[in-house]
Amino acid sequence: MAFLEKLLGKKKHVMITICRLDNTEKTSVIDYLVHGEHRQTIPTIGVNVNTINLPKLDLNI
Ligand SMILES: Nc1nc2c(ncn2[C@@H]2O[C@H](COP(=O)(O)OP(=O)(O)OP(=O)(O)O)[C@@H](O)[C@H]2O)c(=O)[nH]1
Ligand SMILES: [Mg+2]
Repeated sequence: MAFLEKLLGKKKHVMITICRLDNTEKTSVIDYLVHGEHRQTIPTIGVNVNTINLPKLDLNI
């Protein structure tokens, strides 16, 4: 297993916080990254947390 991790590189866990003004497509961009298509949004109350799992990367947005 250690050999495989060395060969492929360890899986990385990254957290990104997006801060912008209201109604400036934050949710739209995240939805597009997560689902691969544009979706109708409603104003976010509080915060959205999404995870994108890639072979070598877990991305928390
Ligand atoms: N013209 C235009 N409108 C867009 C685009 N992407 C999203 N919108 C619209 O912009 C509006 C706001 O999008 P959201 O993604 O909900 O914005 P938000 O920043 O998450 O908004 P809050 O959660 O209320 O802060 C929605 O009506 C979307 O349909 C774009 O590329 N062009
Ligand atoms: Mg939003």
